[in-house]
Amino acid sequence: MRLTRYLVPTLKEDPKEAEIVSHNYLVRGGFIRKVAAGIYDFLPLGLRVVKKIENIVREEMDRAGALEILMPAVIPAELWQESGRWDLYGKELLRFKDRHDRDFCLGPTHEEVVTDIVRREVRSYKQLPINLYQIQTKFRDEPRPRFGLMRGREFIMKDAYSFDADWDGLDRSYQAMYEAYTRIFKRCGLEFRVVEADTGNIGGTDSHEFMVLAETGEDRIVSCPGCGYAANVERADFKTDYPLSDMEMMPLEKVHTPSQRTIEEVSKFLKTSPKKMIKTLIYSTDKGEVMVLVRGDYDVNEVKVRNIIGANWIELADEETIEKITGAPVGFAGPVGLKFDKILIDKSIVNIRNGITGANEEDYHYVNVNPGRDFPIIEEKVVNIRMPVEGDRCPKCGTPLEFYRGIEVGHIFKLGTKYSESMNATFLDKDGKEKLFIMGCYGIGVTRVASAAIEQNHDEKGIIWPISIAPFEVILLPTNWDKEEVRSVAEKIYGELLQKSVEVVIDDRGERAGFKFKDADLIGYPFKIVVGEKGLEKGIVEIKSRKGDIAVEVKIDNAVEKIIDLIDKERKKYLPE
Ligand code: 9G3
Repeated sequence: MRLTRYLVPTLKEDPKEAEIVSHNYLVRGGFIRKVAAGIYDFLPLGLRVVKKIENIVREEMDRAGALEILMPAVIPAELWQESGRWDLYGKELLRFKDRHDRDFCLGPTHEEVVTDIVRREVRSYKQLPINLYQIQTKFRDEPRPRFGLMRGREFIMKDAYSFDADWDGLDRSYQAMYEAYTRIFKRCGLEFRVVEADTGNIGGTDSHEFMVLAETGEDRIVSCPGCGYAANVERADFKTDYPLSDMEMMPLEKVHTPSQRTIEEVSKFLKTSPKKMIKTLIYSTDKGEVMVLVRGDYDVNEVKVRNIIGANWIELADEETIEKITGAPVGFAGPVGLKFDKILIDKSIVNIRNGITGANEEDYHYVNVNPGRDFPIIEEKVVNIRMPVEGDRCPKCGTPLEFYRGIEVGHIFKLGTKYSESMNATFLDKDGKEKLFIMGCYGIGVTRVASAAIEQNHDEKGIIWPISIAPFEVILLPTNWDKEEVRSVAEKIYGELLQKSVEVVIDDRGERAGFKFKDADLIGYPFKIVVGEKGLEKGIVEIKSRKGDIAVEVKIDNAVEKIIDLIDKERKKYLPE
């Protein structure tokens, strides 16, 4: 490709809205452009990266025996009503009507559509197992689209759905996807961890996330250096001790705490530590309000709370609800003297001695609060519902857990019969009996992989693409296009590389060398071949890797052979054994 004939609108300035490096470089490098919040154009370079990732995904899905299909982006409401999800989702599901006033949504995921295909087309156990996948544009109306391709509203997903005759079959289908995903992310040049994950409200049993390790990741994961246990913090189990204090129980006392609402404010005001405080939170859910008690220095794990009460959604209650329940404004809630049935008590507060909590009265707190004495500790309401912190230990082997941030690029689920049951999707087994399909579903955020790869592979100059997903493998960089000799050597090498099917661009623009280098480094081509006047006097060109580990001078006539060799070596690094 000739840059004069290409569309690569690079930018000097950082885009204002870019909060993370991948967003910044994708825009500055001319890969993407914003059309609306969370909605992007893919310009030629960006589309090449997406296609590279898609092809790796496709090859590995095919290798695993999955069959590619393409389902519609526009889904009739009836299918989602059958599964019960039409009413479950709020504004994140983009709904609209056609000219006949019929309801539709833009597909955020395709469990219903694929289950409908299989219940119509697959009749016999002899046709199982089957795994259908697609690579398709999805839409989710995120409340806060950010970070470019990382959290867009419109994005490309590879979604796969397996159908088995029994649970052992599901285990095998799941394992095959686990292995395919491992190969895919290796080939994309990503450093990742597989972690146990929450199944969310999509139901089902087992679930794993594929997490790309990056500081800017929105997910937090724990992993055990001792035994390899790894989990999303939302799902993580852990061991911890809450030693019993031998401090004597003092008499309960109500104290004046004017305008002191937060844990920080109150603990400072009363000259004590957040560890002494019993944080009392009230959540609203689709199963009603629930009160959660946790030690002041910990955060509540809302996912676990939601799972325990079997709710689909959970959010902190609004001021009005809190006032209704506690009789006091926000910031003064506490369990003492409060009659509330739906309560969950984190283990961290049971052993608190002479603690502090809200008095359910404006500007007042209780001190010398003793759980069990001043409010009931009901055994079955005591659970582990806080987020793990540094110092917590592995649930399996007791080693202190390590904490990382990650970007979720893949997620696999054992769904079971959630959709086959609600949509009555059955096949005939060996004995001619009708049975429900046992399902699994498996997703990869294709466009998110591109962002994640940049978060992990960049420097202050720009992107350093893993060669497997780079838009081009090499850029020919003639330093002075006006010089006939430079031009003709560059053109000759360019022609030969094209002949050999090397993915090459030639920077045939009449720009200064420095400008061309800046662009090339920003865009992140794995290799450059620099053709300059000085080199030509010696009969050489220079080959440089973007990673910085290779900078060699080669004779003009050896340039093609050398670069092909280097590219081959680089490609092999990303191939799984
Ligand atoms: C919705 C909306 C957002 C959603 C969903 C449904 C997430 C939803 C979970 C999944 C699970 C899997 C296919 C492949 C693998 C993972 N956000 N999820 O179901 F209506 Cl608006 O999508 N789906």
